Amino acid sequence: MEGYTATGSAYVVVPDEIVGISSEEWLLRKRGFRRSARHIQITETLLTLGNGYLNLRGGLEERPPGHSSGLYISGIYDKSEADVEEMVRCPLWTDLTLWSEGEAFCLSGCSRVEHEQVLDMKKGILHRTTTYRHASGRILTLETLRMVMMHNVHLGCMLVTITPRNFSGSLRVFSGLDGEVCNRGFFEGEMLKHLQLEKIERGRHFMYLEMKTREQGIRIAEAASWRLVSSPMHQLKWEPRIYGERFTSEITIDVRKGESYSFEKLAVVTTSREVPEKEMMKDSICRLRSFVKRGVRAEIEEHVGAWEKLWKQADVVVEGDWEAQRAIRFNIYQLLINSPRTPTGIGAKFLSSEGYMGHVFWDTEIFILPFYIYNFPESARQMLLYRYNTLPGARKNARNMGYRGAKYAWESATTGEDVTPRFASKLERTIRFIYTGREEDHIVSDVIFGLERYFRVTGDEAFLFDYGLEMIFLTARFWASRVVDAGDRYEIRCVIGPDEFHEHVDNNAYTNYLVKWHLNLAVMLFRYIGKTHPDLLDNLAVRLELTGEEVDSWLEVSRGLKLSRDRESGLIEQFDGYFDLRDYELSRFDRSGHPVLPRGVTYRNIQSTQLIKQADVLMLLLLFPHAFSQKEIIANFTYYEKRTVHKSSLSHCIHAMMGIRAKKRLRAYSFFMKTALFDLDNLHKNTDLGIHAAAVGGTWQAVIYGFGGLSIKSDRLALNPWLPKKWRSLSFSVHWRSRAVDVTVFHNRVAVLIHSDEEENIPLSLYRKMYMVTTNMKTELPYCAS
Ligand code: IFM
Repeated sequence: MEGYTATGSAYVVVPDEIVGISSEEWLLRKRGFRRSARHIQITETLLTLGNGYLNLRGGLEERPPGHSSGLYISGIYDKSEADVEEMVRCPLWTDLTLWSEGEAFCLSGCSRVEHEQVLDMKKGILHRTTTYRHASGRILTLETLRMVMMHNVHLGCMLVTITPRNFSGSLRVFSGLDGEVCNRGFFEGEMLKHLQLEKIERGRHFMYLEMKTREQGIRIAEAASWRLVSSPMHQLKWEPRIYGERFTSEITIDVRKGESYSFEKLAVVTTSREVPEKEMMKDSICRLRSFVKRGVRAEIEEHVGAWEKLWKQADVVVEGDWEAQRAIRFNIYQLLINSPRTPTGIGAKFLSSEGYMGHVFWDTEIFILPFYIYNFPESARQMLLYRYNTLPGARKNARNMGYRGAKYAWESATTGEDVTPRFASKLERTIRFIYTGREEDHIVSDVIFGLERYFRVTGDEAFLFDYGLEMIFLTARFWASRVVDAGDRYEIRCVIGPDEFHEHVDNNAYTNYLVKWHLNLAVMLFRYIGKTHPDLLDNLAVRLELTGEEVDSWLEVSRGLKLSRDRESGLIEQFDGYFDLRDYELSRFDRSGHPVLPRGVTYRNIQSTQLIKQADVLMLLLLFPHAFSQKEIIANFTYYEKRTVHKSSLSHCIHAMMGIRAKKRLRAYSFFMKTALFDLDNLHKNTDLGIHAAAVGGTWQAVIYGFGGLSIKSDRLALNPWLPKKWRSLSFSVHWRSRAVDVTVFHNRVAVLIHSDEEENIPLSLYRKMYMVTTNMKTELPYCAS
């Protein structure tokens, strides 16, 4: 018969072979406790659990002062009194407090004998062990493990074991559902309430809380059961209590010194997007009942199995560099817990916190999407569907600015209408107007770049026909109305490129080149689909009122768009007049390796210098690897790297990849480690505000595109790998069309295995050589990365 098994002194409901901690390279350990709010919140961010539907920060159950525990559900935004819509902090089900003799056991109030939280990234489980010494001298050990289920995203559980070490007596154990949650707001000191209570109910075996967002009325339902599962013989008193928007279930138990007491909390979270409003309570209770009936063990087994499958696809193995390996796994873990299940965008901080208010930026298509395209194309499709669904908002953005077509928002949330805040407290604590929403228009083509990349890798024609063409044509129409006819050429004036230090600039090279490419793509597709699927094109053209003449005009704009490319030096000017600005090279670095601004330069006057915030021209060279010569790559890397302040988390990964291409390999490795450790090392001192999703996606790209050297060249797989000295090998798998491709790179050879339903010979280029690789057979090919 199934029972409770002992692990050390603790009793666990589920045996060790299922929930036992994985080997060290899969773990993120956080030992000790510091009282500072920032430190508490950094740990919460790093230990976040998730399943793509929701994320749960790794907060301590007793919620010490300074905590910022949070649960965020993908795509739930609300404005209310905020300046713009923001991602809503949802009710929590993971609270737990222990009281003895009128005093709580809390890490910030008790002295700590031992404390550790361990995130098991292989299984998506967060473990905690704390031994507290209470002011009264009482010592107690608390062990918890919690997870949000990967196989059934609405379920979560927390298993708790409490062991009084040196006392017997009455212990009060509280856990509930907490709807008293506020967002932290955009400006310091703000607290914004986005939810109001709809229903709070209790039954014999459950608690239920239903809240709704104040503006759109989206309902969030949480149901939970909380019970003592070990030692049923003990004296026990159970009292459910409701305080306003908070439910607390109190269990009072007479504990005996040295004995362990196990509790189990099972929780269900749904929203009115999946369940009709009227049925929410019934539905939640029903789900909770079947969870209880089936038992936590069966659900955890499935959860762990789901994780195993994910890692089988997404794991990247580096032999010889333990630190890099662990950091890569941490970044992939972040991508796995944010994999969209429905058409939703991914925010710049994933669902890990309220930084950037959960808004979706270009980070999504340019930095994050590639991981999903190559590993989980269905998730990539969902991300692109979000952009399709927000086309009406994008059309409104264009209209509001006096343009035609569709203009994707620089910051996007529910509808796709621009939600960039108007003011920000910027570097050096100045409050200033934010121009990115009006001027950082490259986002429009970034989205289309992501879409084209998706199509090229997956070959998903249905997506292109049903959604993609409309996105491409409407955004092309926007650009045709946005460009300025300057007589002998077309220009794009008053923009912000990726480098946000320079606003209101003309002809940003990155933007102009991308728009050239975008318009050209639109023309090419219009003509091609016109030949291959004339009915489809006719229907679309009627719906969009699109004519052949309009499309011809796009080609003219594409050909005539200005791009300053100096053939002799190879240098590309970032925007008109950039080379005339005051020139400085960065030569001083602080203790953490961050560049120090030259004397006289501040973030208020930096616009008048050539110093840039993040990769801009280099970004362009990276996106179009086959369009620029080696000479141009080296010239631009050498020039711009010395002038880049890396004040953005989007910068290091680009420098890592471009460094490899420019053969500045030591620099490249150092940039790579910065991006891979960006949050683990709190590089920009703001990990408390959430994970930097672009750095996470950029880490994956730096490994696969950079060290692995993977690209797709005219519909053919290409590999140009290079491994850092200490890496013995690098292994990864990607999906390409209907095939799965396993690659292992060594210093002088690659091993490739292309899985396919058919026996065929597939061309593959390795550096400048072309090979035919037979499917379903491991093939080893030599190379020399000169
Ligand atoms: O999209 C980025 C931008 O490039 C730099 N500032 C932060 C944004 C969100 O990550």
